[in-house]
Amino acid sequence: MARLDQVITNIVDIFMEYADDGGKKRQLNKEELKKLFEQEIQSPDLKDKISAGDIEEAMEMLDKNHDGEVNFREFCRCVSDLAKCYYQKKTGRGGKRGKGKSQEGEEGEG
Ligand SMILES: [Ca+2]
Ligand SMILES: [Ca+2]
Repeated sequence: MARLDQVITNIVDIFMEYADDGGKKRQLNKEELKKLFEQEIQSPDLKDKISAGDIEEAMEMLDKNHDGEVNFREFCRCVSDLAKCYYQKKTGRGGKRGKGKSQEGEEGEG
């Protein structure tokens, strides 16, 4: 399988594996979310970002529709946020906004 194929199937598989573990299917509750972070994220930088230690906070951050659980859409956002963090770290572009040439506003929020 090609790499991007793998990434995509992994995201879906990981979500389903943990979300269907207990409670509601296709929804990650706090415990499932915690387990997912603990087992599927090893990089210290990302772990630091997601703070599985403070799952309440992580849940609040991810649970955009405030139903107390993380659905697939919310999980995808989380993965993409983590990818952006890693990218910024790699390119050393974290925290230097608004300098230089103007950008096409690709910072679409919500
Ligand atoms: Ca569940
Ligand atoms: Ca939710």
